[in-house]
Amino acid sequence: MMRAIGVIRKSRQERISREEFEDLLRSAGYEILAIVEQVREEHPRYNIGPGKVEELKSLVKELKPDKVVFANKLTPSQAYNLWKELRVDIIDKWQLVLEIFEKRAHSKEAKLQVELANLQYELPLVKEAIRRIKMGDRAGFKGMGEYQVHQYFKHIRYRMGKIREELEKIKAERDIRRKKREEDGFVLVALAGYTNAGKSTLLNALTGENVEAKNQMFTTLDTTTRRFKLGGKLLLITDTVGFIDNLPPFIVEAFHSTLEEIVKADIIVLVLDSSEAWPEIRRKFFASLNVLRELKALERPMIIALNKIDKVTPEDAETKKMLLKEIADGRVNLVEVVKISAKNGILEELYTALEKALLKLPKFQFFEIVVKDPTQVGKILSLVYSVGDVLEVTYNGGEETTIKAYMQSGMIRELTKLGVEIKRLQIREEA
Ligand SMILES: Nc1nc2c(ncn2[C@@H]2O[C@H](COP(=O)(O)OP(=O)(O)OP(=O)(O)O)[C@@H](O)[C@H]2O)c(=O)[nH]1
Ligand SMILES: [Mg+2]
Repeated sequence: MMRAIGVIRKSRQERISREEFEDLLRSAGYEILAIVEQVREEHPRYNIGPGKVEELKSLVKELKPDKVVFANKLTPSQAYNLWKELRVDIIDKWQLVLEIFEKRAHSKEAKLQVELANLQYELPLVKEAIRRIKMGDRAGFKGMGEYQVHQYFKHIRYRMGKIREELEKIKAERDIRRKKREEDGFVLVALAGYTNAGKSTLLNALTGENVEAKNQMFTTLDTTTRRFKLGGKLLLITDTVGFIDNLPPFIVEAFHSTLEEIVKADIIVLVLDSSEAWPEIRRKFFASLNVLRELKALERPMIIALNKIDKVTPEDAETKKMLLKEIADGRVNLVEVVKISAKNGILEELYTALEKALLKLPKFQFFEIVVKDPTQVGKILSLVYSVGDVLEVTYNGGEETTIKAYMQSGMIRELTKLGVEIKRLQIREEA
């Protein structure tokens, strides 16, 4: 087991949760030897104050950790200065997150994304080392001399290009699949939210799937899309990687094609853990909003699912629901805040909210379908039922039947293929 000393610098700008930081360290497989805390503004040279660096130095001598892990983001120059002082591997919270990702990545895509994020992170560090060597600094970089650092830099650039190419290919395949699903008239629902909120458990509850769900951070890195039934309608639901506070741009970029499933969704279900204290729920809500904003997915209809209500009293759940409604108001395109327990299958409120959201989707419209062949009527009715609502069926006498339907416009293509006449009706939904 790897052993680590953790460092947390708290300031007005950076309110770091010690508990979450320790969780991250353990998730990455570290034994925590000590946590050093300091309250001060950022010191440009070391992030923490020079006095604290001295303290850390003797602690490193005494405890001999494999790594010193900072809960704050370090600039390349700070990381370098600290390494020079302490002569032990220095990483920050984001490298720690990447180490966890590395352990959890199963699919080829996830592995490539993690590698890309790692390289993206290392690139400025290596650049900094090169800059220092040019200035006459002989310390090298992680035991590498000048020549090796240059070679390493070239290798990183080359490898990043290669990975981007491979990810593009995987993305192209995914795009084709998604397009096909759209044409088939499916509505896509994406599960989003902080890591460990219960997204995978919810996917399993809705679809009878068996996606891995565990009480640990970042269980899911891969994207899973499955069908599920809402009333008579078939919907698609996607589960993907969880969020964390200040998810840095280089991780968002590396995982972009995975996170894109959220961007492309018609409805977003933001999952939150109701059993946490209100300030935590609030913090995680805003952290999730920040990621969604970065993904440009904020204007999507959103259902907020307060999960794990089996762990709280009904009054507590209701209070948190009201508080959430208040802070969500005006910030997101809110459909509803619902209380659920994915684990116990208490999902009624979610089903109702999904029905409501579905009918408001811009791609749902009123249509009139004229079927000339009576043997086709049954087939067309069931097709419409599976993606929308049948409002009226009229037998016009003779062989002809008219169906009035409220459904996804993507279905036009599918229905036209069956040789029916179809036209859009100009009925406006009552406000
Ligand atoms: N009591 C209770 N526990 C739940 C509920 N839903 C999920 N959990 C537990 O919460 C933990 C995390 O669940 P996951 O479904 O893995 O969470 P996730 O959001 O997919 O997490 P990541 O994949 O890490 O982002 C697991 O131990 C679940 O059993 C619930 O409704 N009630
Ligand atoms: Mg998961």
